[in-house]
Amino acid sequence: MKTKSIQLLVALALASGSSATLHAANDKAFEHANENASFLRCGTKHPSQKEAEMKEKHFKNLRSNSAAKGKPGGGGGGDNGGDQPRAVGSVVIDVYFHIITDSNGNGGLSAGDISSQMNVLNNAYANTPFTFNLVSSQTVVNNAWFTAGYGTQAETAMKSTLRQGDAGDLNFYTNNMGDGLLGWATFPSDYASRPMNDGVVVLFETLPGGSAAPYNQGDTGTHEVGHWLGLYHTFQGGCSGSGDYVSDTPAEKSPAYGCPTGRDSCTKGKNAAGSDPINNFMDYTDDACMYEFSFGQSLRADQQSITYRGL
Ligand SMILES: [Ca+2]
Ligand SMILES: [Ca+2]
Ligand SMILES: [Zn+2]
Repeated sequence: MKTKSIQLLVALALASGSSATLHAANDKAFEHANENASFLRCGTKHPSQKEAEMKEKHFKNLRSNSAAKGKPGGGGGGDNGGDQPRAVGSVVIDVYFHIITDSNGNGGLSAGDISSQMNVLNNAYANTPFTFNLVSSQTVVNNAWFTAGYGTQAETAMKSTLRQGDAGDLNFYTNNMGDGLLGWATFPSDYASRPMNDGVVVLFETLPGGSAAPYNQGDTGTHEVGHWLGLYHTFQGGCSGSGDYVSDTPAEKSPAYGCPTGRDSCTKGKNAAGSDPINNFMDYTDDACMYEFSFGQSLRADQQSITYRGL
């Protein structure tokens, strides 16, 4: 990965000279940007509080309908509903890896790199129902797709050409999306309206041992897969309302960066008790700082993946 890291540094140097233009080009992502960092943690599009409430109603309705029909995983109401997730490791997700390179070979990853990323995923989700099973990995040379950003025609073309499997299969794309962005994902509830768009895209240098330090231990993949399973950021909704719809992740006003031990950005409101969940995979801290999903997140991911992905 050595030659690519030099190119990234050059790209970042260029980017820092024209931040105003970049800001305009990617306002959505910059809403949660760390002004002190060269990277944007995540470009996943998050709903407003109103939209989140509507989505949650839809989710609960679908769940109670499937409970009425006696399907597993249905039922429950309220935040987390007092249910249990399925047994640890009992839900196997097939993974299709798509490594996009440019015509000079930039973006190339080895079988060892992919295997390391799979290990990171399986360790991160070790206390959840999910295990990840690599089915295939292919390298695709395409200059336009190599720099495909969030919501671009190149993204649509890339995914509609390469995507494999159905709602329950994970398509994991790596490329060099630019603008300092580390990755983005689609939510389970997005699948029905745009099945071919489903999947996660991460910056190739975030894989374990890559050059995107301090985001190079593979947890961009962990975080984006969290969205793919239905988890919001821990700071979704800020201090008010239902936040991330997980009752055991303390509410958080804004993303945390670095590893600010003891940060406590919400002191009033539902779920405000306790310090910010800076060690949670769904915050924006450094890879070395994030190492856990909560029980409530495991349960939400389980219920979302049953409801929308048929997993
Ligand atoms: Ca919460
Ligand atoms: Ca708090
Ligand atoms: Zn995210």
